[in-house]
Amino acid sequence: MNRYKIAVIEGDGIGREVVPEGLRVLEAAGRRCDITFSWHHFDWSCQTYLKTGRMMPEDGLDQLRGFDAIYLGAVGYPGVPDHVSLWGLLIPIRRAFQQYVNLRPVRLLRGIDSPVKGFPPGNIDLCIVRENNEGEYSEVGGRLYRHTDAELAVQETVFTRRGCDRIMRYAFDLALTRKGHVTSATKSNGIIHTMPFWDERFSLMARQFPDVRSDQYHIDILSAHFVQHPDWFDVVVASNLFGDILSDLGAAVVGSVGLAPSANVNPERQYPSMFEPVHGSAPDIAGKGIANPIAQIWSGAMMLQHLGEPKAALAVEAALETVLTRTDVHTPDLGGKASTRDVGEAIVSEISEMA
Ligand code: GGG
Repeated sequence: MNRYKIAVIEGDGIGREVVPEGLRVLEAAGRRCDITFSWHHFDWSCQTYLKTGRMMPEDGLDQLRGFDAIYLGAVGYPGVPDHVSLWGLLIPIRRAFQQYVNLRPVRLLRGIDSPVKGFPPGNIDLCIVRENNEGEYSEVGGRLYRHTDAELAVQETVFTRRGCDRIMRYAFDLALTRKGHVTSATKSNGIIHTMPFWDERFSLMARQFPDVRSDQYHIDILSAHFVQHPDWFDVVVASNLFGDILSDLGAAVVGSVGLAPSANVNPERQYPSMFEPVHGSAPDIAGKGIANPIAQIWSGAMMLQHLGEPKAALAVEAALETVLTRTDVHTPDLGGKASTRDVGEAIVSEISEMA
């Protein structure tokens, strides 16, 4: 029997509702596949910040370092500025643990109607590879002349050769295991220094992978193609900000941001990787028990895959897709009336009854 030690951070808002369903499903997959988990809960959130002045303790990263993985819900809540909550918890974890790959699958599942007509399930299946450690998410910059008419703010985007090359190599390697096509998201017509550099690195990397088809689009037209031709894409490699925006767009194209999972991966496995839904804490629906837990549950499947448990990962993915074919277990974001708990329970039953 394999045993894994997992750090659990429910975080804020609907994170507190969807994570328990994710854990229930992981336990069910564990029972089927001879895996046990020891869950270690960390109550780090905006509430913690309001009580202590910190999103996590000073030694928070040290506390997480020894885990096999981190399972995170959502971060951010009214009352704490979003940049304070994100830079106090999520971003330090991604950076300290060199989780420089943010994998965000975009797949149209059975049982889901895409708002984009004419695409049956299986026809939209792409993976966004978001650079997760540098780019537009940078602390380089500052503000001058606060509270005067001359007030200004400057923020520097940081692209390094190492950072670009490692994310692009990951994308090309991933494409070799899929349909063999990588698309780069750029904006080198308007962004005069960093994006031409990104393009140069992409073109050099493409030469090392003659068996992979490569192309690139400016982010504006790429966004339009995501809506009109989502079936054109296989692996899409993007900078931190572009990847973040594209993944919400992709999630909407395949039905709901409530269905979009993600993995913050340290490919070298020197540090724990972190698994979280793409969505945030959704304060507008928090506390109502109606959040869609699928993104959280699917992120759990990505965690199982990363831990080297492909059978359990497939069981979770198959179960959630089967459950989605039942409209009586659709949450309101999908047009249904089911609760967060209804969906979690249905997936647990499906896993328990699998042949
Ligand atoms: N699931 C974690 C979460 O709350 N994500 C919301 C968010 O805005 N994340 C910012 C990012 O991924 O860069």
